[in-house]
Amino acid sequence: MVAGCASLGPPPAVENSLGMAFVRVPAGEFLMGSDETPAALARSYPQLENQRFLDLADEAPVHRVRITRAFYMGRFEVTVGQFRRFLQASGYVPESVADGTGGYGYNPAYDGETSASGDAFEGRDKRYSWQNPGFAQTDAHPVVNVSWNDAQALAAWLSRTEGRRYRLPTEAEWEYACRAGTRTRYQNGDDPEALVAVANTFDRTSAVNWPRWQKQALAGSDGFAFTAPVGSFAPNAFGLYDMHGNAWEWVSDWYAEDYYAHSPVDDPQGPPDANVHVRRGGSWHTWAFYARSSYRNWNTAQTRYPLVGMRLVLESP
Ligand SMILES: [Ca+2]
Ligand SMILES: [Ca+2]
Repeated sequence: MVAGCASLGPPPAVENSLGMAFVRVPAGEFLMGSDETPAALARSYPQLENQRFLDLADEAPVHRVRITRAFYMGRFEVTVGQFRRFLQASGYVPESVADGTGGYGYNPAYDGETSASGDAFEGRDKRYSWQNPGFAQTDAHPVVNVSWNDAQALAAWLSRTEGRRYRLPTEAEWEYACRAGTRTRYQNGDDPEALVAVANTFDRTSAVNWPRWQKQALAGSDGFAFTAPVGSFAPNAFGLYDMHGNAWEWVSDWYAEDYYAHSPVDDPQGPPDANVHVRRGGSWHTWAFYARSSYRNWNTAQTRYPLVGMRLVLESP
């Protein structure tokens, strides 16, 4: 296929040595962030307390961002099978194993409300890791319980062995890729209930396991109580799957609440230094409100959790 003739077929894709497919995301401009008012959000998410709408200052101001170079982005989240092949080929030991503290996991007998840590999931515990988040996964599911440092190790190993540059997306690249030309809350519009058509989030199926949060669940069903095989839902206009939901995705940026007020227009890279890294997109356990294209969350580089995975970028030659 001839480069630049995307209209003649699907966007050019490449596959790498671990079987990851990447699609070309063109250079372009977009409006990053959200300036929706608390009143507008309250109308669409009536089950949420008002304070949650006031806590979104970091999504503003909406600002113009230019992505000056095309890049390739993982069509899917990194899968369990791909991560296993990486470990086997590289000898890398994931952080949850290397530091001896394990990960977190789903245990139906565990009650976060009465636990000392207050976490929603049991851990850290050696019994949990990328291999075991406490629920069944096949090789086609997104790998979770992986840290930002694990993602860096995967990207560095791929770069070294294949002789081309892999990395996590920047936060701006991620939102640009997620929006794929839209300005709405989700790739398919503003209606949270429509999300079940394109994403695995906290729906009626998941709520069975968390009766306390029943009212936060989407009324409809996406069919998955835990992670779904990657690509189970419709892609966005760039041909990317599961940008909303399934697993949160680490991005390269450090997090700063006020970053959008002074970030550069061209290819913002995030603040030079901070304590936590950004993750994006929400997960199988995430309420629709927090799976919006503009929503920002963060954790330390060592964090591993059953909700958090990754997706890589391959730089254009
Ligand atoms: Ca679900
Ligand atoms: Ca995702």
